[in-house]
Amino acid sequence: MATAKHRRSESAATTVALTIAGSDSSAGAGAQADLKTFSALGVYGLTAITCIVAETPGKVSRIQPADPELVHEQIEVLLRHFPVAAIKTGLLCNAAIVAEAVRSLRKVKRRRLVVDPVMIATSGDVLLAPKAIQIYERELFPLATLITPNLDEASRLLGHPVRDLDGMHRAARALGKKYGTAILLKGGHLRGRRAIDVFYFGNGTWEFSAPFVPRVKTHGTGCTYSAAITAELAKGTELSRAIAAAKRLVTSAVRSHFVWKSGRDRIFALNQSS
Ligand code: PXL
Repeated sequence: MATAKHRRSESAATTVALTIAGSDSSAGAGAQADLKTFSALGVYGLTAITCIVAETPGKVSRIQPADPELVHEQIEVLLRHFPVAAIKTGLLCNAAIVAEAVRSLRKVKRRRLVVDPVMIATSGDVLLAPKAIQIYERELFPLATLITPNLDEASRLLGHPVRDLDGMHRAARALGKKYGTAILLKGGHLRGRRAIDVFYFGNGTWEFSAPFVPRVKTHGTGCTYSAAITAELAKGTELSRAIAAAKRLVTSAVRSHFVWKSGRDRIFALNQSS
């Protein structure tokens, strides 16, 4: 009979995903949001931290990039030792860090890579050095399974504003053709009655739509969305189904948000495990 001493603990090999992203001290966006999202979807999350951001929702106080070599080393040791099934990139901060991420990602076989081209926070804070955008376009985007720009990022990449749903379909198609990859253009910032995203894949465009949840000052929805897609891809879910599942998780995380009083203000946080 097995005694407590001899009984083995239960163990399981679960699906693993990696996020290459910044640390958000308020834990609403960045690597912290990614980890919560991976956990909510039953995926074990790994992190390679690119920078440390001191912030509260809506206000970035300071950003300190990591040494690019250290970013490279985090990715390399993880890829060498874990069965990483899918990867996402979030805030990569500067050109040298984007280049190091590319150096590692190029070598990954059967790559499932979601690139969230984080450039500007919802608060309007600029998060990415302008020189880095060129490396994104030339070297990182071609490696991606899916790129997930918001309207500001799509406008920046295309060089003209994207203002409405028709414009989003045109923009998603233009970006997909420009970078040769699937695009999920997120329309949450249009502030309509519905939050509509446009997906470009295989020469067609489709809409993913959910009721817009008003009066919640969101922070980290983009990170949560791309992390959820990554977790689903890691589990082997097909891309459009992965997006549909991720959209449901984000909508639910916004709807069941947390809120605290903070002086005269209120601060909000997503609830990924709702
Ligand atoms: O939401 C974009 C974002 C991504 N990553 C980190 C951030 C933010 C926004 O503040 O801090 C680390």
